[in-house]
Amino acid sequence: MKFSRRDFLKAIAVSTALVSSGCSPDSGGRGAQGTTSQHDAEKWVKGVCRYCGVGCGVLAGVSKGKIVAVKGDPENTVNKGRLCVKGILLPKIMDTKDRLLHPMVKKDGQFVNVSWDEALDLIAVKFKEAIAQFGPDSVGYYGSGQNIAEEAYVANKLFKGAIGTNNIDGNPRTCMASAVAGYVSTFGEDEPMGAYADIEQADVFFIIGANMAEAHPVLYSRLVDRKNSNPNVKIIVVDPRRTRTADIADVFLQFVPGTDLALLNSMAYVIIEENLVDRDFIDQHTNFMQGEKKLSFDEFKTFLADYAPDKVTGLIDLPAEKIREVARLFAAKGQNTMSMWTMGLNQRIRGTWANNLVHNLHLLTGKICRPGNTPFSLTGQPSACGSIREVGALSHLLPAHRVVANPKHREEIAKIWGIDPAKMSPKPGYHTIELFRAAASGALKVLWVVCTNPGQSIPNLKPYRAGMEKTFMIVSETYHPTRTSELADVVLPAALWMEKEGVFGNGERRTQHLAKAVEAPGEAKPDVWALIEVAKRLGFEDLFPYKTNDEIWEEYRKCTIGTKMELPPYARLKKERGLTWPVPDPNGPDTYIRYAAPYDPYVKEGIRFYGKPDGRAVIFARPQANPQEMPDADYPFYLSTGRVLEHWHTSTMTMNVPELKRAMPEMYVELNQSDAEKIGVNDGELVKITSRRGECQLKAKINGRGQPRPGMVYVPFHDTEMIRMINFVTIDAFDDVSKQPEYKICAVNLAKA
Ligand SMILES: Nc1nc2c(c(=O)[nH]1)N[C@H]1C(S)=C(S)[C@@H](COP(=O)(O)OP(=O)(O)OC[C@H]3O[C@@H](n4cnc5c(=O)[nH]c(N)nc54)[C@H](O)[C@@H]3O)O[C@H]1N2
Ligand SMILES: Nc1nc2c(c(=O)[nH]1)N[C@H]1C(S)=C(S)[C@@H](COP(=O)(O)OP(=O)(O)OC[C@H]3O[C@@H](n4cnc5c(=O)[nH]c(N)nc54)[C@H](O)[C@@H]3O)O[C@H]1N2
Ligand code: SF4
Ligand SMILES: [Mo]
Repeated sequence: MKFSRRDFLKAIAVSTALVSSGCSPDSGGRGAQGTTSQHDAEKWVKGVCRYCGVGCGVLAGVSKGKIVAVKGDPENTVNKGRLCVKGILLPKIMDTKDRLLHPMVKKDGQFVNVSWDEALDLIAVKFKEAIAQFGPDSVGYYGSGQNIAEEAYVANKLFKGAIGTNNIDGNPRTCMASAVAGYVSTFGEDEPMGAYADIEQADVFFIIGANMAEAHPVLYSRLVDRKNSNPNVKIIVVDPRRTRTADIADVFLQFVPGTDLALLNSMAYVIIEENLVDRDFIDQHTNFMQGEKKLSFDEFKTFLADYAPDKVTGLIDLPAEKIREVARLFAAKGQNTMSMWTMGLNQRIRGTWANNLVHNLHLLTGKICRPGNTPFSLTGQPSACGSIREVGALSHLLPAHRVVANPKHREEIAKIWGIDPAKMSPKPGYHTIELFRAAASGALKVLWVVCTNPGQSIPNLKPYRAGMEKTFMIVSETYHPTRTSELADVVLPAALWMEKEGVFGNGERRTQHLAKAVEAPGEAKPDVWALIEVAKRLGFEDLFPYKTNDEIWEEYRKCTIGTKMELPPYARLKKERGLTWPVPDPNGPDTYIRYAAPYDPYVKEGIRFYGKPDGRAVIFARPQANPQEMPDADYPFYLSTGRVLEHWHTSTMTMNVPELKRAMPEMYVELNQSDAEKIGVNDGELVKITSRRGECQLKAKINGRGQPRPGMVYVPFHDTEMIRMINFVTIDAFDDVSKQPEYKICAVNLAKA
């Protein structure tokens, strides 16, 4: 093969992308070095990185009661010793000057330190008063995909079982809800069927609405390795913004924001028109549906007629031939195809449908349930899967993928919880936006926020921050002040990562244990302890008799038996480098691919989508739908929001790490050169961004690491300065199936500030 100049440039892009993703290219197997010399550590304790859903295994080096270094765990199959820059620098989040050391109560508008007893007694009184006067639905809980599973399990049991309200939701609603609804509607069961090991087996990667280089760096490094070791590998990246991830793409589609459904349908059209389908697979394993109505293959084909590449090329703003090219690459016979997506699809009012349409492409081509063939939704937080989707800590769920609306599910869980099933409400509680609306309207009297920072991270902040201020709000946090703790009535100091033991479940169904390595500073305590102490004060002591996390886990594990989502025993998790469920035999092997023999213990031969009564997955006819708010004369630009490599969400942790703060001290607005010229700003000058809901001022970044298409701007949501908090501008419209907000698109106006 001739090595062209284009190939040469691409090879450079690959290696610079790898370095810029914060992963050293040759760190595999050896472990990236921590903040101090490894020799300083007295012992190394096994854990998991507390940031993203990749779930890299870490070894924390402890000396004199402090974590002094972190290295990638070479024995962990997820990262094989690698870590990204945030993981390596984890020790620096521990002892910071804003660490919360004592419980605090707001008295006359001022926070004062109080004893744990005083804080907990006050919380119990407020809960009792609200429940007595307004009923159990006047209280609520907002949790996190960064909680350990034991915390989420106890919180779920306390609210849904003991108190009797389903008003318990969490930040995965803003993150993974559309992925959940997509998997459940298409396959009848949540969570991916594949695993990270598919990366090393795939030939074609279809990456849509995900910036892996910055948001899932170690998985991205596995992708880069795969490409480097096999020059035939093809990578397709679909994003309205040129990202670092796009640097390694063979085909980069910079299309119009919010036209994913049209693009995915158009690819399906080409796959059928050019007979790239796997007809046997379709006939044996799928049904076609439009809403509740069954369709024939021909009727589905007729539905797609509107999405012929020629008909959507204007809407999507891509040449018809490009659409054909990616459809052919996706469907190429004899090639393994893996799709990966994250918030570019999920954070949309049609996020669930977009997920369905990615599944469609795999089902039409039969590229599913075989090594390297899989629709793989990337997970954001370290335990969004383990602690929220699996524990069932959203307002419509119960443990092990059960739902509150199903009486049999309630009965099964009530039995394990030791409560009367009549105590459990069949009605889903408030989902995230409803929860904060109820706080704003006064319907919610008491709200407990644990391990999340909604005062900065929920959309359309202005009315909701007012609501948080009005409600009696308890905030369990590691730092103070945050944009949520400042609005609280009680602030509880939480033990941080590796100051408590617990379990995380990552994006590939891998359940992993983090050991406690050091003591928490001051009076900080694990969240689970505070939850149980409040439960006791509410008179539920009998339901929460646990002395160890082990006991909590083993009770939770009972909920998983017989659900095809069996989790392994705690004792095993402590020893092993994580196991991917189902693990039906507590001492037996884990599962690489679900729904397919010989991998899935529940399938004897071939493939069976057992989440559906007839064993068939659904290929859905879903039409293109616009975002809630389209650019118009008053607000002519698309605004999209998201992340950068160096920072984590509301940056409470990462702004405490000097190296990360220096690398990116404040957020900015990425603009296309042509738009910058239109509004007359130069790089670095202040831009005022206005929407129907609020405004922000950020410095312009032109030709930065991300380059939006003309007519679109992009802002990372990490900044804590009020004037730069982009969630004052974003829209709180949400997907009516998944209830996930549309952070990725709203309409704004821009002006030089
Ligand atoms: N460094 C870092 N890593 C993280 C996190 C972090 O805060 N910092 N957070 C973690 C969490 S919780 C999550 S959920 C993940 C998120 O991971 P990602 O979803 O990969 O990250 P985002 O930056 O939110 O958005 C991804 C891309 O969606 C694109 N996009 C915008 N609109 C559209 C559209 O209409 N269609 C398509 N196809 N794409 C669109 C944006 O241009 C952006 O490049 O990251 C995880 N990893
Ligand atoms: N504009 C815009 N907004 C978004 C998004 C977007 O793409 N654009 N993405 C959304 C998504 S996908 C997500 S996941 C959310 C994330 O949003 P949040 O969950 O609100 O953000 P984090 O900064 O992760 O908040 C976690 C908080 O927990 C604290 N903490 C850390 N460890 C512990 C612990 O062990 N116990 C306790 N009690 N506290 C702890 C941290 O200090 C931090 O304040 O943001 C959403 N908001
Ligand atoms: S890739 Fe994710 S899990 Fe791995 S070290 Fe980086 S932030 Fe942590
Ligand atoms: Mo997320």
